[in-house]
Amino acid sequence: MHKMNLLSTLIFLAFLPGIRAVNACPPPEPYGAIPAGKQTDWQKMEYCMFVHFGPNTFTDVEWGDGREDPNVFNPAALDCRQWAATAKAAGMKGIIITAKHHDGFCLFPSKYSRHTVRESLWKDGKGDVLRELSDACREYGLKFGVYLSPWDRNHPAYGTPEYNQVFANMLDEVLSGYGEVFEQWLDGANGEGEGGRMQVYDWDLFHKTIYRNQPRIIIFSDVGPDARWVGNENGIAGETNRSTLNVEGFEPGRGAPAQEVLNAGEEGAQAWIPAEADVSIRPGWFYSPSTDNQVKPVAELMEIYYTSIGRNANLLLNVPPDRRGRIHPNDSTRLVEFRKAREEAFAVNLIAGAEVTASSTRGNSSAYRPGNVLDADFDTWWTAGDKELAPYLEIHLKRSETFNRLLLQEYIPLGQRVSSFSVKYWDEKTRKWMKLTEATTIGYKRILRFPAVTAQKLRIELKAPAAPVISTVGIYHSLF
Ligand code: FUL
Repeated sequence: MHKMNLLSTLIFLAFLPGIRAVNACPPPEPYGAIPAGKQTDWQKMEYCMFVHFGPNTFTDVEWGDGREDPNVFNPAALDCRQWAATAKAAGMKGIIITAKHHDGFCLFPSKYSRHTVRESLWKDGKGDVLRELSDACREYGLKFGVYLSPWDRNHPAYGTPEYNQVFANMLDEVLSGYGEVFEQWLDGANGEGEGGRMQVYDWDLFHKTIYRNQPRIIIFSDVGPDARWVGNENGIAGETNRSTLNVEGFEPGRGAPAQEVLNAGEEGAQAWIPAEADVSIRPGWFYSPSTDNQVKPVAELMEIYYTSIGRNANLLLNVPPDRRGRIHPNDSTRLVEFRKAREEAFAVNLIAGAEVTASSTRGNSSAYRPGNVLDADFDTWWTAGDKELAPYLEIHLKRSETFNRLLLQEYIPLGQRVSSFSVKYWDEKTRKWMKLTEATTIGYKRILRFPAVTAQKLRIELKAPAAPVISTVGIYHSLF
């Protein structure tokens, strides 16, 4: 009797189409190293503001030597809400500030240093830039991040084993006193301290301290562990850019992998460590009145957009506040123009309403149907049959269209799979498939640029060591 009941329930379930499809075919196994949930969330942020601010803002140098008079730090009209409003208007998702640069000057009243805002004239030594910025970020719905330079040209303990604990204590201060911190930026620069002394950093201690305070934080350095430097300060990720890297035996700074390796990542590597591209909107990292007319033009910023976010990297764009403690109008105007250019470029997705087919679909299941690449939902995707390592997607647009950009996204929670792909269009005149463009990796996001072509049918031919999993395809005609 009991058995009969079970059987009839199973028969009943088999006739429910949705349930049958899902039950019949579980999702593919992940391939290789995969992101932690926090890393996928971080990648979705795409674009953040970097803020270099400190004594260098006032002294016109890039690397202060730690001997500067703390009184040089005296912004007349510091307004972190203006920074946050600017970042928000620019379309950014967070702000990372130099809480301490190589000069050792702390923008917060650290108990472990005598070179801080407390020793400055600013607000009679009662100010705290981190407090003001973290509050402003919360108010504007932005995430707050911290750059704290291990290299410290001021601290008397630098170059002795005691300094490692000093630095860990400072990490404790910045990570416990200002609410949620989304990213800890650890600079690889490691020069000499007082009397030419060098420091051997205790990375293990630093990492433990950071995670103890903020378990979901992204630790950035040359080698992660959560995000890696892209290998240059120009905003250019490799045309091949994998989010996986071999890190065993490597360290930030002098012990880091070669810059070309950081730029491209490594196929089939041990750890998931996606790239972040940091670049300044001006020639230097810190503000200087001499660069007021050298703010990068929109065309250059768009180029950076395509070579960073368009190549599977996050973009951290530095916008240095001026001596008043405000973002200069030349920078804020440019940021908004840049946002408009991006919005215009990607305003109309020509794939809307297209019919999408594929060489195969996993288990013929509707859960993985090719049409899933059409929607903006990252969590719905198409994947080919398990054994198909060179599948294709075919897109039949509603009408013939002219386009010059193709956007692709892999569903990275199942790993970065695609190793190369080529794009073809159907040419009505010759009645042949013609090659449009080709590339190697996709990852979280890839945007290809090519001369405008007019066509109604497109084919994306993929190659991967495990069946590709594609979340999004977008087709655009952009003037930028
Ligand atoms: C480098 C530093 O030396 C620069 O001053 C700047 O902070 C840049 C983002 O990182 O390593």
